[in-house]
Amino acid sequence: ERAALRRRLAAELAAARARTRALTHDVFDPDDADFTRQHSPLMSPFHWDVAHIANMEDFWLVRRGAADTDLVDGVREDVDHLYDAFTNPRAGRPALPLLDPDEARVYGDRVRERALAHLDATSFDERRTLAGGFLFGMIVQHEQQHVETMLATHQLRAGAPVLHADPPPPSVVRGLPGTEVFHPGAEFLMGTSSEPFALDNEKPAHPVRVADFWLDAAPVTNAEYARFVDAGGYDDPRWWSPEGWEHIRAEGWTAPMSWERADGRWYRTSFGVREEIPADQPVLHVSFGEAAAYAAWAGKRLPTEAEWEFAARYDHATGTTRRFPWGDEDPTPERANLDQRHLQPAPVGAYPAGASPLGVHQLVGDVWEWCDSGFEGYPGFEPFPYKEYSEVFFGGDFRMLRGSSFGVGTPNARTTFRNWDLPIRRQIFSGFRCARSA
Ligand code: AVJ
Ligand code: FE
Repeated sequence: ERAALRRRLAAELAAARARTRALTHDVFDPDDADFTRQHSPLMSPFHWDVAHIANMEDFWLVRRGAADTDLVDGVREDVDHLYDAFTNPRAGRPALPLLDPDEARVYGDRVRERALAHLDATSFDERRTLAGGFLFGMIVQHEQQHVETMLATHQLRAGAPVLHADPPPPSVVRGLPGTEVFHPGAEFLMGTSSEPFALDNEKPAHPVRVADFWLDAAPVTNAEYARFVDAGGYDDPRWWSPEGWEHIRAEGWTAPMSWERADGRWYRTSFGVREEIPADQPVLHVSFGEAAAYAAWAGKRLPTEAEWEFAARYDHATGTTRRFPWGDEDPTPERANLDQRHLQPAPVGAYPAGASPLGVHQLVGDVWEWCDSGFEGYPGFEPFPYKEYSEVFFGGDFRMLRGSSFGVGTPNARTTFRNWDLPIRRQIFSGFRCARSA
């Protein structure tokens, strides 16, 4: 059983690294300016992410005794100050004396060699290591999170396409856009105390009562969102919060990120490819303010995090809280659009095998879904293993996102996973679905 866990973690570490490479060294020569340029002040240069991933693994898997060894020296402690995300805000990262792309790759390889030796040596015994096997799973997820961030950097990069993937599967369930599903209220177990690799903010499991509500059967599509835009939604302050309105006016936003109107149609640029916007795909790259404004225009609202998780996990037939909308088995390519298998969301109705028992589709994968909740710890929250993952963000001006995007790695795709960002951000792979109180 321990050997199986070791194999699984080693495979997940390798898969995360393969994705890192696919977005960096596989597509840019080390001296390509696109490797080290800052494509947007909101993002890091790619070589910062590559070395930050290595440095985080150096700290937690090599130095901090992830295995049954005494604490040991790291591979490189001399660069810690360059890759600390807190002391180095993104906008200032290009000015730092960073490792160059080859140095960053070599650093990552040397750390990985040591980390795998520790994985071979661990007993996964919490009395002998800092956290049993948890740190290995945490580092897998950390690399996967930065891969998604680098994918968002690729989306902001100008120039010819360098990433390629198969198109998403077609819709097979028709009529989902605009359909609402009634959810009878009940008490469910929100969060988790049993997922071994859940991060601190997902814990502990605790009972939450949800009142009767309606939830959209699918994320809001481009065609639905275009009706709001075409009806003058961005010119009417009635639909917007004062801050949301102020932001779209200041930025001159008149549609989702990268949308352009030409010959009476809507176009977008997706990873360097200009294309007509696919009508039935979930709308992508909208801020919380834009999502909330659409919901208000539609006579609805955004779901709370509790409602979202209830819809994704509660099985009304048995009265139990499950891991996923379809049950307890891990996601598969038939159930959810994850792992950058496709470079865009799939049309709604493309994943009938991923639907909930009540018929809510695509809760996992495709697009992150904005929820109308702030970021707080659950009752009994304990920061682990470091306060800067979650706790320092509690009570801030953040809004939550649930459900994972097409860029999320399968190891991160839990229905308990909590993502957050500022309500004005839309360079992330964000969409939404609407709710309505009954
Ligand atoms: C959970 C996506 C908000 O990217 O800022 C990466 C994840 N934390 N390294 C982020 C994270 C530390 C985090 N988000
Ligand atoms: Fe990080």
